[in-house]
Amino acid sequence: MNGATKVGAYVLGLAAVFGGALGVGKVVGPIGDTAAETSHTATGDSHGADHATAGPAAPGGAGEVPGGLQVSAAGYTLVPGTDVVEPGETADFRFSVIGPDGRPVTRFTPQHEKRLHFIVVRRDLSGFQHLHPQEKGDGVWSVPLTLPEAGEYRAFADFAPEGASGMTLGMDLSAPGDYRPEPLAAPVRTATVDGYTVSLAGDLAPGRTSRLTLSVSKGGKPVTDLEPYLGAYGHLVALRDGDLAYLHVHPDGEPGDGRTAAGPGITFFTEVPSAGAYRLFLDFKHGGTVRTAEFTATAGGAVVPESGPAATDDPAPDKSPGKSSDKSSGESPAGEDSSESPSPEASHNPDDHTH
Ligand SMILES: [Cu+2]
Repeated sequence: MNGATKVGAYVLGLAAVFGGALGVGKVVGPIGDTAAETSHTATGDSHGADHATAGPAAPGGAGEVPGGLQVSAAGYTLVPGTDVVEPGETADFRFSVIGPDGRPVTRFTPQHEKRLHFIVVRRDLSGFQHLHPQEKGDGVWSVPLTLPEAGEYRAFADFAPEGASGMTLGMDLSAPGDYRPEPLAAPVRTATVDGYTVSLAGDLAPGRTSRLTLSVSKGGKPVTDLEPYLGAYGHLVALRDGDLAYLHVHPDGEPGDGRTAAGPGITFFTEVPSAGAYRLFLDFKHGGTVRTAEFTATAGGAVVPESGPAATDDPAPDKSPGKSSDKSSGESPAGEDSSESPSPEASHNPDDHTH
């Protein structure tokens, strides 16, 4: 009838083709299709030396976009079958990566022994999961996914299409229901998981590479027989507080290279793009089990934001009447004391990094 209707019909037609090609229910247009051509050539294979983050600029350059912030970059788009998952239920979660030609990508260059790594975390940085979906054919990836509690989640696909640079695309997932965000833990040097203690040495520095060493011990004894997991003794993912920018972190050395010990220390080189607070997730394998140790670390003198709700006119926090009864994990009073609870075995003073 009029122009708008025509455009609408055209978009619908495109969507039908697109959705049909995908075999998934979600309808998404070819985002950034034209821009993709140019940026794709610009970032192409010739660059090769580094695992570039998704985005047109080299690490450290002006205008650099860290990985994970975009659902579409350099011509590649992440398309989920659904973006809603009921909390507490295991879903067969499916998605595809659509390439610059508008078709699902089926050829990937393995990185760390996998063609695609899938990271899921709630937006408050809790509930980290590192999963490895299977490709079911035609570029459709499938993974059993449980979002344990309600909230807004971020999912990251970390992959390298054959002939292109490695990239990380991110998408939002929702688990409907009441959601009470957990405050970001204060920076500490020691984390415990399943009877293991992991201590962190080194500091993040905005805009330049810093060396981090994470040392694993159990029962007070250094662990010197870490097991290779995905070709390394540890895998480290760093997410920026505030926007969940996803950072590639490269381990220094690998099992069997003649110089890399199987613990207790695992060394990484990482460059964070800005001052700020980051949550670090270390996956390591010992005794046949993969565990994740988590840390908050800051760069550039950043301070972890206050964990409580924003101030209101009522200055008396003690008599807040609406406290929910489901706070089973115990109240941690805001302020200095909260940093003590997560690390009873701390060998470093958790106050080292406060002023
Ligand atoms: Cu992985």
